[in-house]
Amino acid sequence: MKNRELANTFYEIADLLELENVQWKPAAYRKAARGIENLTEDISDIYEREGTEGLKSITGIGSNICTHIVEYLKTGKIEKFEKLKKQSMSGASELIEIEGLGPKTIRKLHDELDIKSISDLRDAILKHKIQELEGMGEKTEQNLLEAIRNFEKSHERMQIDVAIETAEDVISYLKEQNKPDIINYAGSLRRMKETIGDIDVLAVTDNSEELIESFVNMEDIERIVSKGRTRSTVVLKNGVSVDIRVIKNESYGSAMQYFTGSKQHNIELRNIALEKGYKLSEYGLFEKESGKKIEGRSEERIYGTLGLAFIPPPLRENRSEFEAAKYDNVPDLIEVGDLRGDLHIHTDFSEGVDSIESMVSMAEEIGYDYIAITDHSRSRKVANGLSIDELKDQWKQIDDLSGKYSIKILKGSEVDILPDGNLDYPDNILDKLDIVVGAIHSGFKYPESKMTRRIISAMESEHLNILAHPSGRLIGKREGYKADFDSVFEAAARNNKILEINSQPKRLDLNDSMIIRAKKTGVKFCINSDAHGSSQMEHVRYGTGQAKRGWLTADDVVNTYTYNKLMKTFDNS
Ligand code: DGT
Ligand code: CA
Ligand code: CA
Repeated sequence: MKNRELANTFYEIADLLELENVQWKPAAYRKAARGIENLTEDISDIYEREGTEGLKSITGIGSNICTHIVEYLKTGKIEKFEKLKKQSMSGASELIEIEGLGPKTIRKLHDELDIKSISDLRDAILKHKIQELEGMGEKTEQNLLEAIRNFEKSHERMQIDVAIETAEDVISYLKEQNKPDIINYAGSLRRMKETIGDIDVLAVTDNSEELIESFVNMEDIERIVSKGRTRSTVVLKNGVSVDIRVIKNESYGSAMQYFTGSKQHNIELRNIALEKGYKLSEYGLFEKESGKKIEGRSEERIYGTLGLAFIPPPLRENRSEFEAAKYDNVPDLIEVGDLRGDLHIHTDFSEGVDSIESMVSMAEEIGYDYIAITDHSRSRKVANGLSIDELKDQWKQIDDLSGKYSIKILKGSEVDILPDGNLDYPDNILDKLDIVVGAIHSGFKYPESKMTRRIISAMESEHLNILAHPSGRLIGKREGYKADFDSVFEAAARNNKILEINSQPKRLDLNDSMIIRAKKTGVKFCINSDAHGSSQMEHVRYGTGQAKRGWLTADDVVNTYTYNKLMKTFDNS
């Protein structure tokens, strides 16, 4: 897909322009990037079919940016971007990726300390040179150091959406080229881990060498790391590393089991096998004494032979899945198809790219029974938070659409939880909302006790229904805020409030281990897309992944309920 490459390029152009102090243009490029990100088909297909008119119908794309896109589709680069990169201060495009470093600071670091790269920056921090600059202190140095660590961490592992898209592209290409009997991904991706190191693909085919040949001749390969008769590793242009292994049909189950992992789960399973007089490997399950192969074809039967119920991949982390499987207590995990609605949706009233109607009609297409429109509240100015008048305008539109669509449209808001724990609209407005999703968007650095009080006091508001992205982390960019989360979860359970599992790939918040902790209090959850465009509504598959890893069933998740049951749940919250 060219979409992601193009969107990233436009984001970078925006950053570089900002560094050059060009005023309004960065916003225009970012808007275009968001529009492209939210497309549901490849932009080159749109261009082929509808030409420049088609491109211009994409949100945020005017004739200037349209020209760049055409240039990119034809030549693979954008001259303006190449020039900008050359012109702009060296190292700027690298430094701009560090959280907390804006164009102004980068310019200052460059001019005063000759900092041109992340490694220059790290040196300067370690020599305590940053704190000598005006407006900066020891705290700035600590924060920057942490931001560098986070940046490095995030560049070792990829977001789950990138991994799934890449894996699906590779697999559908190989299916088309070689028609293997079976081809699937295993590894951390099959376990739906929040970030992915590399993609592991397994295939069964009689034409192993041809399959490997197609694999190393895919489009977008940066380099071939290894190539053998039955296995190969490549790195793609987007930095993703992909492993492929061709295996025999008779070992498919044991290979899937082995390469799905996790390593800790495998070690424990192998021990269980040994205790029972077997030997387990990627090739099969064997009798220890005779060496006779007992099983290999079916993953299910391997677990079964070892006296265990089947363990779904998201649970395979050696947490307590073996205990559950031994006593046949493996929960019936929630599936994406169980969801009946989405309760956290943005539109072009705040920072979304699509109209209310586009979001509603996508929700109907998915087959949902209900959807909540939850744009930002008035204090959140950077995200175009809605004034009370704007909110009322939105209600009118929702009333009109409600006449037109059969799906229930809830009037909602993602309301800021203010520093003192109050909500960002007055009571008479909150009263009229069908649903209030409370969120922290400021004051991330509060001390733990103050942050805990702030969240709990919001939770005690009669108006709040759902606590959005409860930990506030951004994967690889920002740690969650400090709070006593066990107390927060207990307060949620006590006040009958619902905890969000936010499905944005960079958030995945709550994550798996937090979900496990929260579930112990008896609290309920809600899997939301937090979509900023209609194509992002399918992000709930990632939130559902975390929910599965957190051992949740459909009953734990309120947006699997019918509309009436959901309303009853809110009633006593
Ligand atoms: P990743 O790629 O870092 O996100 O995580 P995984 O789990 O995909 O790990 P990866 O790609 O290194 O290996 C795939 C699976 O192969 C892993 O989940 C379990 C299995 N595996 C790899 N190395 C070992 C090992 O040393 N012992 C055992 N028992 N299994 C291993
Ligand atoms: Ca892997
Ligand atoms: Ca691997």
